[in-house]
Amino acid sequence: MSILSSTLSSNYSPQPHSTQNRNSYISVDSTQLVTLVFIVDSFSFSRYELSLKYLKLTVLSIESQALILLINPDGFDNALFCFCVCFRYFAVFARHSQGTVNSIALYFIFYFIFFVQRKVKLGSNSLSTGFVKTKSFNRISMAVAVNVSRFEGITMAPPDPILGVSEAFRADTNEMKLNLGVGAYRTEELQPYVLDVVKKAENLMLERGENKEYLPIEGLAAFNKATAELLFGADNPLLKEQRVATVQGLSGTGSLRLAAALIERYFPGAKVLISSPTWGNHKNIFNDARVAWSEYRYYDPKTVGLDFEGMIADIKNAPEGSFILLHGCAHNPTGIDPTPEQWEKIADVIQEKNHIPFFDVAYQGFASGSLDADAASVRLFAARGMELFVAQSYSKNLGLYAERIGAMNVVCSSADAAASLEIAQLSHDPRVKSQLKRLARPMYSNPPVHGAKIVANVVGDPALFNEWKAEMEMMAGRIKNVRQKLFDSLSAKDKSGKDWSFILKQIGMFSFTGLNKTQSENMTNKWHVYLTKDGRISLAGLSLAKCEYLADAIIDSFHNVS
Ligand code: PLA
Repeated sequence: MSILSSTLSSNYSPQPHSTQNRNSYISVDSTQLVTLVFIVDSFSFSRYELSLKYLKLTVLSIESQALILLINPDGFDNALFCFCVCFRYFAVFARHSQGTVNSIALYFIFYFIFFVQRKVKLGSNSLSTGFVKTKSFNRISMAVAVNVSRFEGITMAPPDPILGVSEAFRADTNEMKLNLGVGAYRTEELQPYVLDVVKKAENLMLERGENKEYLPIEGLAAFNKATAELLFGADNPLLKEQRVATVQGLSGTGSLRLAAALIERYFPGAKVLISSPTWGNHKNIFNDARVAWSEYRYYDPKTVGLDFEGMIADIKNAPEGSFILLHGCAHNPTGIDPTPEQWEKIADVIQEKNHIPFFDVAYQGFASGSLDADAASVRLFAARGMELFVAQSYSKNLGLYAERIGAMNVVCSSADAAASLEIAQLSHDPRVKSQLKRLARPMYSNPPVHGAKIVANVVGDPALFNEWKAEMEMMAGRIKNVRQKLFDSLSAKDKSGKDWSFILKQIGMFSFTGLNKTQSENMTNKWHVYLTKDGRISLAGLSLAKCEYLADAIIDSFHNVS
């Protein structure tokens, strides 16, 4: 039986995560509360989005203020008054005491909540009945009302390691400044670029007077068809067999996040393996979805190439049935992709260990200039009949960054012929798709229409499709030229004999320079060159004219800063 089908066949009943109380800072159910009381130091609230540390901070920080703790289980009228009095007492007590005494007071508060709740639950019928009727059955919610802002406990978040670079760049007034942080294509004049085919497709949409009605939850049907065909190839049998569940996503990021939600819900305990290093947002996405992840070796700084042995060993050692996140092409940030032979071996181990490959395809057509060549890795896995996830993005290859257009594809299949037959009869596809839709609806309801129509119009019109391919080749070509020029400048200027040829071996819009954090900071502070702290530069944001300047900055940072 296929992995996806066995998991999805089990009945899922979503767990409520919070009560209705709008004042509630903390919401726990009674069993967790017991744990909280007795193992106060090791308890984690992660399932409820609060750690004990946060809880402690919240409570302690308000001790110096006038403090009232309220218990608010709806329909708990009889007990409410008594609770308020007791908590007011403990609150005042806590306010005037210090250190350990505070902890003891809090201990009593929690113990008291537990004690009273149990009494009430085991007590008179009338009370329990009233309790059962309400939404707060078996749950306690505590509202902490203080005379300071309720947002007091919210600390400053750090800037995003990639998008934060653009913010810093905008604030810099130096005329030599160069933004090589975010991966966004610029012209030779370093201006943003809107593809001609996009403008044509938009004109078509205006001429047709297309409306702005809501899309279905799964997105625009014409887009979903086009995107799956681009990815797998229009004549791929798995499309005819309807084995691919495709839903339109909010670009690559939103599609990955949707898949992460599917993993969290239907593969509890499953781990996602991500490459070390990887695109910075991958970790955020899985953390946010509460999916456990660990890393597999990928980049070898000694060879400035792929640590293939390490990668294979780590995938082999991962718990059976793990999700293995792979960059379909143009690995971000290293620019190092496995060779076709290496992809075969990666597929072998993944199959051997019953893992599920999870491709992130953010650069199809943008790496090599060919849509088909850049999809080869995904197609290789699909041809083996493997079940897989593929997230797609049109931010780079169609320059639709802000339109947020992409897709999530789940290929459903099985190793044995009988199961394939079952799949051919559409038993898997509708179920997976229905669950993806169910996950999408409360997150964003349905996706935006504009980008979807652009993609559908471009792919659906042979003339526009060919024009798009030519423009994509042009963009990929410009990046290759800049890459070559940067290498030439570095080789000519650097007299130390360092071999910079790794730059030419990398593919895609990025170059992983090998500069460390301090060296990268020198690039920004001294040279006004903005890049991510891991030493990644976006060549799509570089012009031929700026290559020499960049080479000077890199050589200085590399040799004069440690
Ligand atoms: N996956 C990978 C590997 C990416 O590099 C990116 C974008 C995405 C997914 C998501 O892109 P999307 O949501 O716009 O479709 N990475 C960029 C931008 C280009 C970013 O960080 O958001 C980068 O500079 O790394």
